[in-house]
Amino acid sequence: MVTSTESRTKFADLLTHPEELRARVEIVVNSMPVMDVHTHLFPSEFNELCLYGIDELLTYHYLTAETLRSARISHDRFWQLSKTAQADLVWQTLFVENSPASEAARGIISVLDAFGLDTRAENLGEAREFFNSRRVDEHIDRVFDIARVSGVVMTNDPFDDTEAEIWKSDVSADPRFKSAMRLDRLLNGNSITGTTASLRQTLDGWIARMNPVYMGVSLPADFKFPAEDTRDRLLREVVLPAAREHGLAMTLMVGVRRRVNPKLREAGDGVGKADVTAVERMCADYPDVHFLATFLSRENQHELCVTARKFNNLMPFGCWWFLNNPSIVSEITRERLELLGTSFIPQHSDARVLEQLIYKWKHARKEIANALADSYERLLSSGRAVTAEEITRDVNRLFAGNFAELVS
Ligand code: RAT
Ligand code: ZN
Repeated sequence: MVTSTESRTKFADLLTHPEELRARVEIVVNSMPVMDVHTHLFPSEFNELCLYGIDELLTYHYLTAETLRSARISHDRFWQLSKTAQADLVWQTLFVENSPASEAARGIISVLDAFGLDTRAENLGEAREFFNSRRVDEHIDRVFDIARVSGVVMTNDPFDDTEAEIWKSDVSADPRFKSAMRLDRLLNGNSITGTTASLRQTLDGWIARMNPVYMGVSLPADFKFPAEDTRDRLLREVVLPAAREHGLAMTLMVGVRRRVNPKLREAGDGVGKADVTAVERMCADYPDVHFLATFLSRENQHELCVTARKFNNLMPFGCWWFLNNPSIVSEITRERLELLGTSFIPQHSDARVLEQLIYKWKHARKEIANALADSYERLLSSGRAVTAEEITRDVNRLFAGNFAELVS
């Protein structure tokens, strides 16, 4: 029985005014700590793999591709330049000679602004001096704080020699950096060979060493499952049984076309529309494995939502790479809310350079807050108001809870 005092209190908690509702959603979304489920960041214990500062930010592959569209320099000549000279050229081209209108370029502006640096500077002198003066561990704390990121999942490649050496030294890393075992070299190439049993042993060894929160792979646009190929065999005989036995989720990032233009090096990958039924089959064949999935093509997003409705072992996540633009994040987040309620992970940063956390989350939070506010407003006009506590519960689920449940 609800007493009249209780029901009065409850009624008082309801956000029945659209502006008040929207303001509350913004506060909750902007302040909620987020678990970033896919990055390429490393803690300082990983030495030169831990990237930060203006030169790394400006030579991000999203920006080098954009620079080579506007600067009058050949690809070969660009790659011959030192990192600082490349960064100078990126700044000159995208920020001095042009307005930084693209999402990746605006990201730099958000980062400079967060540290009170001149966003219209003629050169990088001030920014270099600032970042060089930072002590790395304090800087990591500060960036996590500004971005309100509680933890990040790394991308750990056991088949990369530099990284493997660090793991073998029994590194004890900052606990905010969670490991994820990346299996591209095993599943997408033919460089890692061995019998099924020996490969399984290798995986088990690395799982014991890295203690990953999941295993992951990026897959081409023409990925098929089932298929008559080596990848299918490795998935069925090595990787998926390991996922099942270790209780590890499997992350699938589908739709990349690697090295469409090799002259762009790391920036040379493209996108292709993939076949979502491959993931559908995997979810059906392995009901006891949890899958996180993100697709690179905008055209695959609706099918991914429908597949997630059919398989509760499938968790859509993030607006990946070429989709990480405000207009598309907005569209995808709205589509997911309409089809899945709050049972998805709206975004990951894919940050490679520490300070990218600041802009990627700032920009994503804005689109997520708008999409959520519109959805609560529609609920209100249908006859149900929400409370501030309910908004907090929902945002916590989107930003941390859904992932925590998958990896617990
Ligand atoms: O978004 C990126 O930075 C890409 O280069 C890829 O790293 C992609 O996110 C991946 O994980 O394969
Ligand atoms: Zn990535």
